[in-house]
Amino acid sequence: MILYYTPGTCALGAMALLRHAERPFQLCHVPRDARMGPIFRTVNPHGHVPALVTDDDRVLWENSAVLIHIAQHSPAGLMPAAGSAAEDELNVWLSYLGSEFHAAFYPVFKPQLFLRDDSLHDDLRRDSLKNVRRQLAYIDVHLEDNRFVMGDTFGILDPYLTAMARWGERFFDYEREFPNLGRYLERMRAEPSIAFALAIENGDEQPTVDGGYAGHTDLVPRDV
Ligand SMILES: N[C@@H](CCC(=O)N[C@@H](CS)C(=O)NCC(=O)O)C(=O)O
Repeated sequence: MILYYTPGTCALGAMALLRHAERPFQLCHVPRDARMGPIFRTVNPHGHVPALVTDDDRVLWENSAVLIHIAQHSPAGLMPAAGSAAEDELNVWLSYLGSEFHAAFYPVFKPQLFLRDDSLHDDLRRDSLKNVRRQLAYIDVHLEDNRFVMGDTFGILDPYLTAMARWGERFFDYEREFPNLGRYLERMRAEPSIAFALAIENGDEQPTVDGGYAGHTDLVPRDV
């Protein structure tokens, strides 16, 4: 598998999950401004990371599809049993994190997608942060009784939530407002797979010889 990522984005989740999934993978760094460029759009026409090239050379995008594919192709048994209550819960959280939590940040980071008039962007950001705060409060309450998103076990959702919840630290004092989430992020940053992905973002991590991370590959156009 090859994962396309940009540092600081939601793609941190898939990167950490690949490391946790105990199977070989390569990474492709997509510079922030190259995401909407002509080369990366031969990989993902939407210009979004994460994108994942599967072992049979298909490209997947959308976090939920990418995370589930990685989990299903891992020897580490990361997927709940088909038809189980745990699978339902996983699906609820995957949808929530993608369509509510992630989406709450769009007008904060990309107000130009919503309003052409630059002079209104600061107001939109400020108003949109109210929704971000509401989502953070919901997650904070959930984490009061749950060490991980789904109870006692680190799973697919934890790297994904970590990747996005860190964005809110720029705007809110988690220790004061969302202490459970603040402590959760501290624990998650110490999880080996998430620490690995954070190190990659910083350019610190080296390829391993025993499988797992097999180094970076260049960003080149994909034949279609
Ligand atoms: N619906 C997509 C959204 C992915 C997404 O928005 N990725 C961001 C990074 S967090 C991105 O690459 N944005 C590119 C841009 O807005 O130019 C998913 O859930 O995977």
